[in-house]
Amino acid sequence: MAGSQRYLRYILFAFLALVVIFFISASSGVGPGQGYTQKASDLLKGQGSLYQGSGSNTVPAGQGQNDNKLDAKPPAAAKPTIEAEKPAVLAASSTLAAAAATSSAHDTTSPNPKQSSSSTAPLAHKAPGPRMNATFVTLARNSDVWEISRSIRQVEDRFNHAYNYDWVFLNDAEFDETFISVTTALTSGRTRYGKIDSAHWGFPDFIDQEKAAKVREDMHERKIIYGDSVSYRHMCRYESGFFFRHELMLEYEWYWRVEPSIELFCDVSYDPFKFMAENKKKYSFVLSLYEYEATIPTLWDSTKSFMKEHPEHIAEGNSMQFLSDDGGETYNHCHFWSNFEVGNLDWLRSKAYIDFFEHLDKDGGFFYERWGDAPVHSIAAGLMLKKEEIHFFNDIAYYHVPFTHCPTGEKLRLENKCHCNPKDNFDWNGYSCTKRYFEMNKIPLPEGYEKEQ
Ligand SMILES: Nc1nc2c(ncn2[C@@H]2O[C@H](COP(=O)(O)OP(=O)(O)O)[C@@H](O)[C@H]2O)c(=O)[nH]1
Ligand SMILES: *[C@@H]1O[C@H](CO)[C@@H](O)[C@H](O)[C@H]1NC(C)=O
Ligand SMILES: [Mg+2]
Repeated sequence: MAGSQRYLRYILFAFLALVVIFFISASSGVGPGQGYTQKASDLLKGQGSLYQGSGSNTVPAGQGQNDNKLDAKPPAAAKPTIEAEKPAVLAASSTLAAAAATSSAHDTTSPNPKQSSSSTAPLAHKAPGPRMNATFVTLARNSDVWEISRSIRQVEDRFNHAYNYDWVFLNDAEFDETFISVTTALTSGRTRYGKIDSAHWGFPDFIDQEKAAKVREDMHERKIIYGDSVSYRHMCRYESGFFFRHELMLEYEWYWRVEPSIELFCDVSYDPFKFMAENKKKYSFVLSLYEYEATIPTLWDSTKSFMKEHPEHIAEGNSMQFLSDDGGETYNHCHFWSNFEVGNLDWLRSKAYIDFFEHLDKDGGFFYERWGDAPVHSIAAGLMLKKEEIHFFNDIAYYHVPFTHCPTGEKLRLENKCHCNPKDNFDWNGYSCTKRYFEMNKIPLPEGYEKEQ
């Protein structure tokens, strides 16, 4: 009798385990990125009463404190920009001595030696040679801290631990202490924090607020993504016309834009900024696709009136062929996906680009429609740069929900220690515009592309 009860208990346990596994796997998302956002704590929340003690996560005072904490300065109210200070570098020997001298829970459970935050040890290799006048740039909210942390770690592991380029963070609000200390700890270069001038983040006075509000309501009803969002529009306008003019950005010639929750799948063991400069490139991309038409119905009309008004800004040998299938009459909606960009800031600050941005801005489409910075940057690059000045970084493997660029060709992927699945590569998908870029530039399609589409 006792034996069969035990069996019953085993069966009950096995059944419970299966139920838990089923729930976890059923609720992890379809896209490659969604699995990450699933939190076990959210799963448990609904069933909190079943898990005694799960409601209290507070750490008793004096315990669990991280004595490796950074002393990054909290935002100073009066100053628009902040520069976080790196903590003093600790020599390994003094760390060990300190560990031996005190005996706390930290020492017995966490023997991992303290690291200098100016190196991402054990990847402390430094690339030789001079650095470019360049920075990473991220626009983010305080609430983006953990998502941007994932991106930073990947950028550091795959590239920047060897180059230590600066990282500029921009925000329409003041960055908080957590954001500053966490991002400063993760980066190998200098970090700088800037507040956006309210004149660059808001409605210009020529915008009819009522008309703009009606559009948002209408787009909401039509379920257009971000259609009812005011802040998303400010963001798109800021990325289109202002980030490169922020006082911190004025100090640099090159930028690499990084968004929260991206992934880099391959080592980048050379300097893309230097590559851009040496090869006379001004703008670059890794993913291209067709824009959602409902967000930009009159963007091309505005572009055409700009071309008429400023023929002097239109480059000879441009990429019109990438943007239009009828010689410029209509837009085919192809654009470079601007959540990744390595580009030249002096070009964005040029009269040509500023004239273009101001022309679009006056037409009001950032608010009366929902123009994205991706088609704006892409059309500008496509018309005002020579086509050779736009670079496709095949060897920078990248993910931003929901698309992946995984380099075509196994040799390249193995050489660069890539961890992306080639089946996820979007380049040769029918919704990608990358093939057009290859055709326009008469670059032969990479070997084996047919097998990877
Ligand atoms: N400071 C700030 N950053 C924002 C805001 N909205 C978006 N961002 C940032 O702008 C970038 C694009 O926003 P995201 O939500 O990723 O848009 P998506 O990639 O088009 O879905 C990201 O770097 C965000 O962190 C905002 O209201 N304030
Ligand atoms: C970096 O570039 C900016 C913008 O072009 C320029 O003002 C600055 O002087 C440059 N700095 C260095 C060290 O070359
Ligand atoms: Mg994003």
